[in-house]
Amino acid sequence: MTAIDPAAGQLADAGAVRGERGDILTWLTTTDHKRIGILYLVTAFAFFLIGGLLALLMRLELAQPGLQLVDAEAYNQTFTMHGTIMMFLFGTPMVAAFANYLVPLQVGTADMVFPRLNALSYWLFLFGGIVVLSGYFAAGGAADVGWTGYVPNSDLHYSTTTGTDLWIVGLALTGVATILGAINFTTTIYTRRAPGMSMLRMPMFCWNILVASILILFAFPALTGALAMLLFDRRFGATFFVPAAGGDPILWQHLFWFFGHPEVYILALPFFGIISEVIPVFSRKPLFGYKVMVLATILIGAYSMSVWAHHMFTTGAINVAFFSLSSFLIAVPTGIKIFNWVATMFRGRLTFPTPMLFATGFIYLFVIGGITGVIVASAPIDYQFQDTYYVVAHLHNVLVGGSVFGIFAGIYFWFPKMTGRRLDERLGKIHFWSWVVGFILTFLPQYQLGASGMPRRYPDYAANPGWTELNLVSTVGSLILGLGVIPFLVAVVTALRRPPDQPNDPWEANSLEWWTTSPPPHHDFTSLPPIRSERPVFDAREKARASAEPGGEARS
Ligand code: HEM
Ligand SMILES: [Cu+2]
Repeated sequence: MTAIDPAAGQLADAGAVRGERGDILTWLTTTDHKRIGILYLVTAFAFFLIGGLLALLMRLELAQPGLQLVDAEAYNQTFTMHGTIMMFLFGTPMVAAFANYLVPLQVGTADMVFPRLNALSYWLFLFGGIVVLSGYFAAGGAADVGWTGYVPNSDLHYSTTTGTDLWIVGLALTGVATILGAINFTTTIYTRRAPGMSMLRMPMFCWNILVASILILFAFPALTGALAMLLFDRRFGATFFVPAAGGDPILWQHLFWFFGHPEVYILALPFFGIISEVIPVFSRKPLFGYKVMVLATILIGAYSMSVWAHHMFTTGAINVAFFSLSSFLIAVPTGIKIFNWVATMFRGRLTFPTPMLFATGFIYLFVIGGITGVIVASAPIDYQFQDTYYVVAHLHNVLVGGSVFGIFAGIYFWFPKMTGRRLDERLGKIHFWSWVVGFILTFLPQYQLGASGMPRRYPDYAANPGWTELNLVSTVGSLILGLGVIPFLVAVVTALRRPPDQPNDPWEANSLEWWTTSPPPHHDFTSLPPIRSERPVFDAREKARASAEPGGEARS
């Protein structure tokens, strides 16, 4: 059962199950959730590289005071496109990438409920992304309104470029893609679970995708609406956000953050889910407190809908006490998760292949990000830190130290399943350590810069004592991050050039995707083990082991 004929893997890979050749056309027309997942993964990663190059451009500009590489307007466009690409064209689609690949496999079914809708999501995402980037070819250049698109900066008076209109339209398209994906994930999880898999036997990753999908269904329509209103204000004479005509700019902030705060949890929960899958496998223990983890996931989702205005403390237009307290509250279920991951590792038989390295790096860095988040949830401190580099440091702490580390943990973990090949461990370790060092150098100095008042979103800064040095450290760190991606890319390319050699279950893992071949056949499974806990593959493996030992059956 576990041994696999490498040639069979290759054939499945090539779509031969359907009697097709593995040519490009089969990828363009595919409705297979695994292929759509891989398309999402590759596309989102390409956007990550583009967003990363823009980040390096900004860091190089900020390496020393004075303007060197870009002017103020180009800098506006650069941070706007960097933030937009990272949030909408990399982070969010990465959720769809993992969810597409894994949800049907983990719940033990052949595909999504709506495979064609699933393909449509991918193509809408790609097309929307191209529309956003095409702003660079518009008269006036790309969007220059920040990823938050605040009015009045984003009205036609201050942002004259067509790039901003393309940003609006492109984001609306990718938003529809995200919503359609969430519909698919939710319905698949509700209706397609294999016999025996009750909700409380579902892998933690699927729970996180379920909660994140429900957040998407609440949050993204608010963004779509806000974008439509902004386009109407800019091009069709509407006045939603124009105070002189009875509109309200604060309305934009409410709509944007009603989407924007849940969005940061949409970019966190799925990767929490990855960590919850990886840690138990390399601790050789079940996840500590599975049911409490489920509850914590649901609570994080619920609370995250009621904290949006902590991004608006300084507007004076909101109830500060309510939003500050609700923000503190969200730290409780998040803390529970961190406690449970550590408790899972406690007294485990720990091993540290690359996925586990990234998972433990995630915990370590995410704790720093979480604590600095609680600090800015305190309104008086936020009044001080608003719009400084402290916020830049905090948001990257959770999005890079959290989400990106989680994404890499997931790629190293599931790469053997997706391709039948394993990524090189030595290159993986170089990648990991350069990212830890690069991360610390890039982002920790920014807390200090922010605390001493350096504002965000400026192409330049005064040569105050210490600022030049801290900025230089940050820039050097970002170059290490950039270089650190290279061993990863080399590992991917060299792995893909080897013939597939991975068994069904190379890590001795727990969930159903490890039951089938690596890579899985077109419809995922030819058989399923009995599902009596949240670790069916572990149960089956233990049973097989027990019956292989002489007299073993009797003991089990
Ligand atoms: C990995 C290396 C990264 C580096 C070196 C980096 C660097 C930067 C820099 C220099 C800025 C502009 C700061 C300013 O002048 O205000 C920025 C802004 C931002 N970054 Fe990153 N970044 C990285 C990754 C990411 C990732 C992975 C995400 C999200 C998933 C992200 C999301 C953002 C957002 C949302 C902004 C704010 C944009 C705005 O002000 O409108 N970054 N980043
Ligand atoms: Cu928030």
